[in-house]
Amino acid sequence: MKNLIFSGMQPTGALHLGNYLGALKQWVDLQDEHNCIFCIVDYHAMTIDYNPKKMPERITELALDYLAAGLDPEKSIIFIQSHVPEHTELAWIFNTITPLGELERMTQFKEKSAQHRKNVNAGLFTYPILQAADILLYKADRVPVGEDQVQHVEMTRDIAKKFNKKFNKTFPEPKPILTEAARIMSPTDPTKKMSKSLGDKHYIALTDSADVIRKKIRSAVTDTSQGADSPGVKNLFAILEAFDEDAAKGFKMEHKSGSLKYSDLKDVVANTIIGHLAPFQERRRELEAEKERVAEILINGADQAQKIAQKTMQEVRKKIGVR
Ligand code: AQP
Repeated sequence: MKNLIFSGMQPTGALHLGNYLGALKQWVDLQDEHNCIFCIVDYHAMTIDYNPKKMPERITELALDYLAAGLDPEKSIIFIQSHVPEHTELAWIFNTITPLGELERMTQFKEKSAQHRKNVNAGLFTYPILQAADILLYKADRVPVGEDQVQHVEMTRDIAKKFNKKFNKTFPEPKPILTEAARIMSPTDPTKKMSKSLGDKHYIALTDSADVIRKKIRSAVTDTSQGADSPGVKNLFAILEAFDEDAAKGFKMEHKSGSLKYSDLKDVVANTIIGHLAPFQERRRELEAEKERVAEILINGADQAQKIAQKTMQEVRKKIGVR
């Protein structure tokens, strides 16, 4: 059965292995079987401090990442959230049916408000409502995301249920799709998830050079005192497994028998990442020379997305009794 897939990422910095293995890699695979819509969620990125002058560049960088990873405008709709203002219109409507208590439970809000103490704004709090609008505007029924976003997809489902109950059946109740590598951790602090906004030493960017990748993996915390349960070792295994299951199996056996040398594991993990990122980095360099074509792809994508969005909003406005 064909599903309608929607997902997005924020233009908040360089994409990293967590973004790729948890989400982007499966987006690429899903395009062949399903109807897919992929968004650059720039309005979400405004919920933390940012430099407006740098935003256009960040959006372009993210578009380059999407395309270099293999998102294909012939197969999927690829666009920028702010180009389709229906997203914020639907978010407002969802604001009016979402209880404050449910927003207060959101782990991401708790983490981000601790991380950005000086800027705990209402947008950060209502972030999951805009995300629900992103998804439901297209009546998507599957959302491929990393584990950190599952709670938000559950909230999207709750919002769909509430809307349907109050105003009659309109939206599907979407479910997340997770990969095996749904939670990749920071190499420097493997108790924290790899994150764009935590800073350079906490992530391996898809654009990092071979030398930088080697350096980051060599200095990854493994804390051998915790043996097989060490979060750092688990993380290295998870990364290797996502790229090369057989190699991971071999090292896991060595680990069990006590013969594993962490330096060997790290060398293989680093080389595997470098090998897999090389074609991505090459495609990205080629695309950098074609920024006009990239801009065109995003404009066409917005046209296609807006046609669907307008249809949903006509139905929604009628149902809520405003037009
Ligand atoms: N460490 C991770 N492991 C697996 N998946 C991950 N994702 C993020 N980090 C990991 C998934 O990547 C997508 C990116 O979503 P986003 O850009 O909206 O922001 P995020 O989830 O908050 O990701 P970051 O990298 O941590 O960004 P910042 O630092 O800007 O908040 C989502 O599908 C996410 O699950």
